[in-house]
Amino acid sequence: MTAQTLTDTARALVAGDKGLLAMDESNATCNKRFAVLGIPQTEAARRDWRELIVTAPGLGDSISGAILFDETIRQKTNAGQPFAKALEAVGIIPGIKVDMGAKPLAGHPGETVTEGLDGLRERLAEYAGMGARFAKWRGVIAIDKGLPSRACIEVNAHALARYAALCQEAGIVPIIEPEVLMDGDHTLARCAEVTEEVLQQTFVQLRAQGVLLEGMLLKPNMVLPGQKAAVQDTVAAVAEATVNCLLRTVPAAVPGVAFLSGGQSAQLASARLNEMNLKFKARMPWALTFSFSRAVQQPALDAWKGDAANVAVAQQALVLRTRANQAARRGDYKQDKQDQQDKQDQQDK
Ligand code: 5MM
Repeated sequence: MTAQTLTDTARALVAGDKGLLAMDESNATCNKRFAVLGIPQTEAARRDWRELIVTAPGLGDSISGAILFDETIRQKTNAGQPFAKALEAVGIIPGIKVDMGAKPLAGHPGETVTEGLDGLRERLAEYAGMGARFAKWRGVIAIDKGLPSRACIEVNAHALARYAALCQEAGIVPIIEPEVLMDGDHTLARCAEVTEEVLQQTFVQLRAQGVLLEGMLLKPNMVLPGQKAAVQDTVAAVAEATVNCLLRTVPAAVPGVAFLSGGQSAQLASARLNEMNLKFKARMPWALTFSFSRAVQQPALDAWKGDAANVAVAQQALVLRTRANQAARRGDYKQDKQDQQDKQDQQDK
C-alpha cells in the first residue's frame, strides 16, 4: 500500500462540501440512546436503525464516509447486501471504529485511557478485507479540578499515534479523535488551553511514530465552554477560539479536520461549523468539516422511535441534518431557515 493511496483516501473523505457520518456507537452507547425512546435494545433493532441510515435516499450527496461499529460491518441490509457494500454503492467510503473503549487510567481517578492496541494489526487486516478504507480511535480527556493530568494526555496521545501507524501499515487512513469533553462548568478559555495542549501532544506522538500527516484526518472537539458553565459564549467566540487553537497545533500537511459534536444540539453544531467556514476559510490550510454522530442522528432517532412506519420521516430528518452541515461546510447554513424547515417537517408528520 502506497503513501499515495492513503493520501488519496484522506483527500476523498474531505473533498468538496461533504462530511463524515459517525454511526459507530458501541452496543452499550446505542442501547443507551434506544432506552430513552423505549426502542428494544437488541441486535435486530440496532441493525434496523443502521439500515435506515445507510439506505436514506440522497445520503451520498452530503456524506463522503461513514464510520461503522464492529457489529454493523458484519451485518447486512434486508436485501442481503453487507452494509459496507451498500455504502460503497451510493458513493460513501466505509470506515470502522477500532478502539475497544476508554478504560479507567490506573492511578488517575476520573481519567481514562483508550484500549485496543493488542491484536489491532490482525483486526485491521480483517476490516480491510470487509471493505473498510479508514478507521477511527477516540481518546477521552476530561476537564475538572486538577484534570486533565499530564499522564492522561500523554498516554492517550501515544495510543492514538500507535493506532495510526498500524492503520497506515494496513493501507487504512486513521482518523485521530482526541476528545476534550464538554462536561463541567469550565470556561471557553480553559477548554482552549486544554485542547491546545492535547493537540500539541498528539502531533508530537504522531511524529514520533512516523505517521504520514497527508494520510490521516483529525477529529477534534470544538473549543467550547463546559455545558454547565455560567457563561455560554457566542457562536462567533466559539468559532474564533476553535480556529485559533487549530491554527496553532494542526500542521498544514493534514488534509482535513472533521469535528465531533460532543453533545451540542444539532443546530448549534451546524451554526458553529458554519461560522468557522464563513469567517476563516482563507486562513485555514485544511478542509474543515463534520464527523457528527448525535448532532446528525438524534433528530432522526427521535422521529423513528423504533417504528417501521416512521422510517421515511426519520430518513428525511437525517438527510436534513447532513445537508445542513454540508451547507455549514460552505458557510451557507441559515439557522432560521433550517429551524423553520424542521418545524414544517414536524407538522407534516
Ligand atoms: C464523541 O463521539 C464520537 C462523535 O459523536 P458525537 O458527534 O455524538 O460527539 C462518536 O464517533 C463516538 O466515538 C462513537 O459514537 C462511539 O462511541 P462509544 O462510546 O460507543 O465507543
